[in-house]
Amino acid sequence: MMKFVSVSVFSALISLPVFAQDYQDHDAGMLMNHGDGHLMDMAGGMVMGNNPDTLPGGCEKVAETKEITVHAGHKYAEKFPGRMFAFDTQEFQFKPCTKLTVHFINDDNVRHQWMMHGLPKYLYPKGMFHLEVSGPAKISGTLILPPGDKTYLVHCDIAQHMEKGMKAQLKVGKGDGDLPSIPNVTANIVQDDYKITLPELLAKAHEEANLPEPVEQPPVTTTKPIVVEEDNDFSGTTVIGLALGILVAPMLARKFKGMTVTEIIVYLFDLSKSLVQIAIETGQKLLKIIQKSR
Ligand SMILES: [Cu+2]
Repeated sequence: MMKFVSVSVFSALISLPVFAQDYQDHDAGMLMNHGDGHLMDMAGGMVMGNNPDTLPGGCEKVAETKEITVHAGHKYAEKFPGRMFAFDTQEFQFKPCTKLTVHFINDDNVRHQWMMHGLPKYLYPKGMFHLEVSGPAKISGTLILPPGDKTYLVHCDIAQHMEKGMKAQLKVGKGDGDLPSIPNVTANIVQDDYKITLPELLAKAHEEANLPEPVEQPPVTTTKPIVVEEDNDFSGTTVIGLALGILVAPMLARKFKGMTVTEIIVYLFDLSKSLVQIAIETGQKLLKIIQKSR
């Protein structure tokens, strides 16, 4: 009997973690306040832009007080083909000037964020409200939403997590449109298609964006070395040379008429010799003038 009890107790103990996932709770009381709504704890939990008190400009009072719980994890992406990470909610909507507390639960064993962008920078550093934690763990923060109709991006900024699906939108009031590539909400900005080639895809995207006709698609090559443009055949010097040649050639042709090649060479040699002599004499004259003027 004792043996049976001890075996049961032992097996219950080892199987316990299977039934209950342990979440580390990043309690606001344990977080160190770094000022500016920047809270952090030793276990890597972080809140940025925490603002439970200051009303944004244009808000006369807190319109509503709301609390949401958002989960983040791989399992929430399973229903979205091709996606790897997701929040459990892709769209949020609140009245302007709502005081919103977000309880963020990261179900994965990696780091995730609930990062909201585009907030007024005088109130939220870098215009961000941001919860971040290495999971499995919970973390909470509060902000007061600005007035006006605007759609805010919410995502996880860890490399490739947004591209892999961890993207949502938060509409204040009516919002001001939808953001692309939000799983199950809006179409991907670049649709994956096995049949289409890259130039066709670019042309299609261009057409959909209603942009003017592209002049030329840049070649997509990575191996081609960068070639420095060779000097053009018709450079400035060539043009000057050609012009001089055209002017001087008939004169020389008249001069050399009836002369042999040797005679021409001797003539040119003498010509250059006398040119050098003129140059030397001019130089000497200049030197004398300079010496006199001293
Ligand atoms: Cu993430």
